[in-house]
Amino acid sequence: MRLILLGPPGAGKGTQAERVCAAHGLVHLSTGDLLRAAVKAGSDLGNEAKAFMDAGNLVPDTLVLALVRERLDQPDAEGGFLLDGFPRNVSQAEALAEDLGARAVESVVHMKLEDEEIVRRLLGRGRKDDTESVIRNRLQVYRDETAPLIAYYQAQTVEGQSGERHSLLRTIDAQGSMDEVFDRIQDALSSQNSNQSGTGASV
Ligand code: B4P
Repeated sequence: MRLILLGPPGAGKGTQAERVCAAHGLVHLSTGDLLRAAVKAGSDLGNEAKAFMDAGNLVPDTLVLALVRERLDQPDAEGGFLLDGFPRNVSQAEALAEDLGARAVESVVHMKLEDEEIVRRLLGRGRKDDTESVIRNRLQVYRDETAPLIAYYQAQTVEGQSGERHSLLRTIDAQGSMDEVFDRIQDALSSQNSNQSGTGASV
């Protein structure tokens, strides 16, 4: 399975990604985690990314794409992967589609959550980039740059078992307990899989 979890900061992408990867045997690729590891290691890439992350802005595409390409080129990614926090804008999505070619993404799960619940969760998490003003900026960046991916993936379709076409995107409610949200994702994936005939995506 090749899957994207899409949603605002704090929707629980990282939380659910771990569960979904464990359940389906997928490689978990979180650009947030890869970037934080690069910052911690003090690499050139990490040093360049740090100021963007601290302010809640997107890190430049060239840096993020270098990390993603390196990870997706590893042999274990052949068996399926989950992209968590990537792509974050349309140009990253276009670069991904080009890189993947025939290994195209099969499902996109959009996790929807209200701003006030997001702020509450992230203030509770208490990461360095989880101050209220940085969170509000990340929400604005999400609306401006990432939310257009909802329509982008909604418009992409895969062929169903009886020849009809279905959107790649499924939207789920990310409000509720971690178990409830996980069950909704599992339902979205099984309805997507039962609809697909295995042929590639098209627009
Ligand atoms: P990310 O690391 O992607 O982080 P996130 O969006 O804040 O969190 P996520 O949605 O994964 O929420 P989580 O499960 O942790 O991004 C950080 C920064 O990296 C970005 O601001 C940007 O600068 C940079 N970056 C990353 N990818 C990039 C890209 N592709 N391009 C450019 N820049 C990029 O959950 C949040 C909290 O909620 C946790 O405390 C969790 O325990 C709690 N929670 C989860 N589910 C819950 C539930 N159901 N109920 C109650 N609480 C819940």
